[in-house]
Amino acid sequence: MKDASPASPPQTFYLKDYTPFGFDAEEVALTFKLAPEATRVISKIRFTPKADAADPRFFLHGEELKLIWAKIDGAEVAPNMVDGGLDCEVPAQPFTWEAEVEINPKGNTALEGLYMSNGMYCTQCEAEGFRKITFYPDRPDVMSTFTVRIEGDEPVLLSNGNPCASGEGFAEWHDPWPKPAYLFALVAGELVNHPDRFTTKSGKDVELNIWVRPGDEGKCAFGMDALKKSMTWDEEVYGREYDLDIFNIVAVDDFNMGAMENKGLNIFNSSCVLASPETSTDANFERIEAIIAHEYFHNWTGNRITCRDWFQLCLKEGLTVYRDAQFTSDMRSAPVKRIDDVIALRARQFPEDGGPLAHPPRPEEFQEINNFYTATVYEKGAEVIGMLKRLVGDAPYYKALDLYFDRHDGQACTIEDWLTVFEDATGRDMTKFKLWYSQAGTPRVKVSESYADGKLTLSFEQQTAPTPGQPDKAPRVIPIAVGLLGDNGDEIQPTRVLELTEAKQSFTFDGLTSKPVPSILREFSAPVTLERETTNAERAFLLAHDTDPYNRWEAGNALSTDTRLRMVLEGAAPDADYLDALTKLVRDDSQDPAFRALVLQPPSQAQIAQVLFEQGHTPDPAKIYDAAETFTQSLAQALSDSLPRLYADTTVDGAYVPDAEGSGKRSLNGAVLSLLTRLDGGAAAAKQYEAADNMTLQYAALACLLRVEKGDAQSQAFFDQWQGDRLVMDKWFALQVATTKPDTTARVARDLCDHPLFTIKNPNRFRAVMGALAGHHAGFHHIDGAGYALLAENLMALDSLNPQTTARMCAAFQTWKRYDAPRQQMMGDALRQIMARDGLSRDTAEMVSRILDA
Ligand code: B3K
Ligand code: ZN
Repeated sequence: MKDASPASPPQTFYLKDYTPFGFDAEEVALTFKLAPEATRVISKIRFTPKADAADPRFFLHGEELKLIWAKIDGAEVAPNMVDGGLDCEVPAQPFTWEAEVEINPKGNTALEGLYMSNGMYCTQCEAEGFRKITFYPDRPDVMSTFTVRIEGDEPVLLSNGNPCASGEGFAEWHDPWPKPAYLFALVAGELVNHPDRFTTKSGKDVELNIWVRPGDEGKCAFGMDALKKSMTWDEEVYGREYDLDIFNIVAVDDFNMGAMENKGLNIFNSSCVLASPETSTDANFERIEAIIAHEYFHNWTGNRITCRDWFQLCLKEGLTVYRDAQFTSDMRSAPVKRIDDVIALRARQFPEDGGPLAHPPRPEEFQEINNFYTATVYEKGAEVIGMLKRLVGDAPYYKALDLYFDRHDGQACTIEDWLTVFEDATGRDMTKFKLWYSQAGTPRVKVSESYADGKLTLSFEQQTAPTPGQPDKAPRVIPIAVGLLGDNGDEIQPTRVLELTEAKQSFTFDGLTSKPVPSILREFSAPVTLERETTNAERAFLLAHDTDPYNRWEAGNALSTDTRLRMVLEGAAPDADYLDALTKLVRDDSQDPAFRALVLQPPSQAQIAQVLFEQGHTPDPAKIYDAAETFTQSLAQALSDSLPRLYADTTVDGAYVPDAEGSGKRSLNGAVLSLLTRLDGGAAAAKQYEAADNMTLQYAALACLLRVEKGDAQSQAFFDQWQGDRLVMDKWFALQVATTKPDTTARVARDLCDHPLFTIKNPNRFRAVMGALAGHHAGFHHIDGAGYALLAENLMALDSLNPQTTARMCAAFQTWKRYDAPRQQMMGDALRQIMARDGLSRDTAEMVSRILDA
């Protein structure tokens, strides 16, 4: 069995066509006889036809499977092999389907289904990978209990649920919780575990393990701690307990994404679980903690309650991202987490929402669902939950969540189910709010204000630009959190949430004694672009005084963006008042170092390009780069007197602890070092590199040195020290590209593709180089076109091996229409060249054609 041949027209799936499967799958028993190139999978499934089936066809998905035999109620049958699976005549009563198939895990470079990574068997079934393991109704609304027997020589044999038997060369597992096939997992290999235990609040004793390759045992303690914290947090905040006797996490080197929430057997990209002070940065630690939490939280939001179909993906992903963000806020600094999330949303989701790939959080059609694991489904999906909570209030939110868990446990649900729970729990009509799930595009909200006789009126106008397939947009419900400040910085009106529901709407605040300074969209209360005529003096005031930390940061960010825009558009010098406000804040030791580091972090060059595009300009990557360089140099000069002291004061003494306090201080320390490097030619960075006893300091120093072209010796030393560690080498590869000057970026990336340690087959290594290339705004978009050509070449080479990772990286071209004619031509050529390739995967074909069709 093969995929639909690429020459046949691609099939599009529509939300409106949803039809339930005509059979219940009552019990699934699977036996795996493992062999690298010829694994046998024997399935035995009890099916019951549904009395009122709208579609009585017995169709089982199957791809790349060799059918050995099939039986119904013990008698051999010859099913009808069709595109994407098989169908078969079946009895009208309950029956048992059995089949044996052969698959080739070793030849599976797509890393979907059962595959091998460094000699170890592992699986990835979400979204539609189970159909590469056996014939099955591979859709999330078919839920069943699974019993799995694994036969193989590997010392460790794992699957979902609880272990029930094991012996020489085999192990058996039973998962009592009905689940869709996408949550199936199997792992077999030579693994060692980092064990622990957890007692749930109702007294259930749970065995915990993190399984890794021998040699990585020392990198599990942090992840285990994060897991236990997540388990406690979900009990305390959402009242959710774990429900099996064992919870296993496995680290795998070759993995298309971050991690996967398979029931009781989470599989992780090793980069998202292995951590040690010597090999991981502060950012790695924080990310690992969040991903462990995210996958664990899926046990309830995703596994116990799953999605009816893949159009509902944001039901589990948006909610789980929202929950992991709450967790991080509780474990670390809530304002810092919020600011980080807004930066990421603007960097990843806003460009998606304003370009050819725009789609609503609940898309209505797709060709390849893997192409919809996007920032919109995940991050905007989480923002929608945040708005919901803000609109109904905290206690009603948790009341609705309790109802959701009570009512829908064990079901495959829809966004309608989710919103009905809120209607029933709070009495609120969610009809208009639901537009957030069906409309794409980032709303632009214009606000103007007038003040007279102690009355402030804020007038809002909302508007959303057309997106592919959605020319007209209706006004949405937008919660806008507003506070008012007096001239002395006092809060004269605590945060109030205005509910925008119309295209135009005004709100009045009265009883004021003087004209206040409004602080609007506090905490970034909605994923919109706010437009407001204001002065830089007012922004500086808010940067100094706003009591909402997010809006304080945002005032600084707006000042910084404004300065940079004027530098790009008018050739202006960096704004002196802004530099002054910034330097004051950075020197102010009474402020949180993490916050100061965030204020110091300039908007990325891609972000400046995004804002220029939003304002109707054609971004010039070279000018944007020059402005960024000039700005940083000016900032370093403006702060020159204070930098050595700031550097010394933010140096963290003692043993490395990856907590919020230490990492906040180190992030300011790193920002200061990079400015200092501009002035001292790398002297401080070289010293830091020598003395560093943790990766955060070592990596920061190396990055600073490479940026000023003084890091050759350290780069070699770094390579020599870490060449045996794949994850650290990924950092080395990425840094070589990220620190280049724009005219050498593509050349350096090309040379790295010939490096003996480069391999296109490992997604982490591929992303290290190609992701760094695409992420270097001025380098990727260099007018010589070498960046575009190199990426296209590599995407074409990867497509036949790993369509999923290829398709994802095509998004680097999504902004092509924003640039000048020569760049558009070159990017268009690159896209057309990919599109013309013989045998292009449906993943990549869908992405490229959506980008080209815009
Ligand atoms: N649910 C998985 C993602 C699966 C991606 C499939 N292409 C990880 C997560 O969101 O937790
Ligand atoms: Zn998820």
